[in-house]
Amino acid sequence: PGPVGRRGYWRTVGLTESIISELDTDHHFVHRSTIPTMHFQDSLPRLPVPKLEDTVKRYLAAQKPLLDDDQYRNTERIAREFEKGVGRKLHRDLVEFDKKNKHTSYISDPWFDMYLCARDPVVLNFNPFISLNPDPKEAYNSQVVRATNLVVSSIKFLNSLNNELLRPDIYYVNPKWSQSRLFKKFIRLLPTSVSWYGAYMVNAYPLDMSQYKRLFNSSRIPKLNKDELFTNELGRHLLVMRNGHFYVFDVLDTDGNILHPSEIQAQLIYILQDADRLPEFSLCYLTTEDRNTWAAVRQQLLEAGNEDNLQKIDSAVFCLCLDNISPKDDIELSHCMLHGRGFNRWFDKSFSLIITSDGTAGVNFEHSWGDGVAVLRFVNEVYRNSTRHPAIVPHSSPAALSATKCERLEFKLNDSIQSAINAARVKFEETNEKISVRMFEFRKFGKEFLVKQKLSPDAVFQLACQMTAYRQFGKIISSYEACSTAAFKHGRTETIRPTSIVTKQCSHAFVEERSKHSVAELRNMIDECSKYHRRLQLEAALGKGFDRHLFALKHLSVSRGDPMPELFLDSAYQKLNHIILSTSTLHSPAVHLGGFGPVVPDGFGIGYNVFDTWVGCNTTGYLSRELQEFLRCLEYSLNDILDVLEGRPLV
Ligand code: BUJ
Repeated sequence: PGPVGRRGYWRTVGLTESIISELDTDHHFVHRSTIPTMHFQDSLPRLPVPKLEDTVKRYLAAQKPLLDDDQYRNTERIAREFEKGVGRKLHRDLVEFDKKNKHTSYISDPWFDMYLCARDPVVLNFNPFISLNPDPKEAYNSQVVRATNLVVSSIKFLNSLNNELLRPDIYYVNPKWSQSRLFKKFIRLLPTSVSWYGAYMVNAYPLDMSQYKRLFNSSRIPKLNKDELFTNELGRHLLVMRNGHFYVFDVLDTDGNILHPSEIQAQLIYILQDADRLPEFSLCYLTTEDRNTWAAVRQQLLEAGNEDNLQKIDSAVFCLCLDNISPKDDIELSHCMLHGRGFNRWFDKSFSLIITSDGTAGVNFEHSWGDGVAVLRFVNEVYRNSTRHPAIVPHSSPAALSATKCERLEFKLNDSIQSAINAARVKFEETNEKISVRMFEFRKFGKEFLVKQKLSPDAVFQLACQMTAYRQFGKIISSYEACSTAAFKHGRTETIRPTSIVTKQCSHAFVEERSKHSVAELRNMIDECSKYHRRLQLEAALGKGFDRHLFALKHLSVSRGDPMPELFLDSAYQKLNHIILSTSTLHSPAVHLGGFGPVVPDGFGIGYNVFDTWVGCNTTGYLSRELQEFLRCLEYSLNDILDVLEGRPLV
């Protein structure tokens, strides 16, 4: 047997070992890793279930800044009773369950359920986007050239993954030594049952790779009350959307060879010419619907004889959206990547690669199957590969077209389905009207300056947001920073709670007591916030937050039909989980922008990055004026922080 299909859930079609050795790596793979892709999977450490008393302690510490004394005393009482009573039993059962399920993590199933049971539309509420920098070679940014190159690189990524040639994700503390050949050869020889420990000995931390099995050929299927994830690794066709029309053509042959780039180019040109007008009813809008509504219409679609077409959509390697729009700035670009105009997307697909008329590329992804780490890795690899080893050049000629290879999907729509599409379109357009996107840039300092000041850049940005909210709303508001727990087997994310007693004191001092404190005192407060935030970050990355643990306990209680424990009914618990500031950060040379919608109607979605010399964020919200005001106050807060760091008193 070849390297393909060695694992049960892994792909069963692909290249055989003998073929691989004969091929030029560049034409079929993004790279050829010495260490097999899934080498560490068996020996990854397990996500710890925190001790219940630690969880309660952390929970109360996060509640403290949000509550007045009376409210806090009440919440503390409820939490202590939970710890001694019903919580203790739930925790014991959770630990027991976890011990019996060593192949996964305690959070994996509850987290899938959280996403799949949610009935809100995936667009805006869940699907984030990441957009790519342009190809540095100007002429490679025409729509067809970029699309062809990115499709080929994506399929190379898929081939690398399926043949265990994709480098495993590893967090290197000491990249020089652990990325050396010697290290890789040594690690490769270790049996998979101990390989993780070999990496750990040299301070390298392999990450969970389980999410990648749903990156390709996957779709979320709407079902009544709980959706399902579908993967058909046998799919070899690409789904291409243009002007609301669906096309499929094979991009791989049965041996896993990639269709010649000039043929892919020819198919895309054909599609651009063929889909010259919008269909009367675009099915795409249905994927923007509430999930139960969509589940019911999907059933009608199946009954009306569209099963084959839906199968083709669901099992396609991924979805390529060739958009008929050239965003004039980053705000338009964000709108386009985050929700688009609804008729040229299939939001249920694990991911869609979107290319606008001017060749700007981005990925919009469904979130239930995986997190930012896996999608960012994909984005990084395809950006790098498509810019360094482009499959076609701007003057490449497309192959002579055999149009039969490309199929346009025609759907059978009855009156009821047509009116469901219309209703979905109207709702989608109304929501789109309401969502605002705002960019923010602060050019006076960035990571380099903050590191010299011995401060955590992330902590400073989060502190600035806290001060901002305090200035704008006159109180502390519930905030969330996403943190990956991919260092553990089937880890997902943990929440960092950027609000704390120290950020509250510091915000209060900067907003309400500007002349009361000396610069040295204010500086000291910033230092304390930075230290505290660093600790929270580390704890979250090690699975030692409180959010996921409480979530799993609640999930267990609900799934058993127990009466809801008081802790989860406490209005303070609900307030803490009404996230006004939802934040997430990432950094990569491949990435131009990223973003996501707010998670509550009165909240903001804040994608940010502290770059070397500046700070940037891309924000979304339904309350447009408040969002604008938030960014005005954010600038104020960052200027205040700069004044103090440079020794100037606040004026
Ligand atoms: O927390 C979770 O479990 C997952 C989170 C959910 N939420 C988005 C609601 C926080 N998901 C993620 O964090 C993935 C988000 C992926 C997009 C991240 C965007 C970051 C943007 C960086 C670049 C901004 C630069 C702006 C320059 C003007």
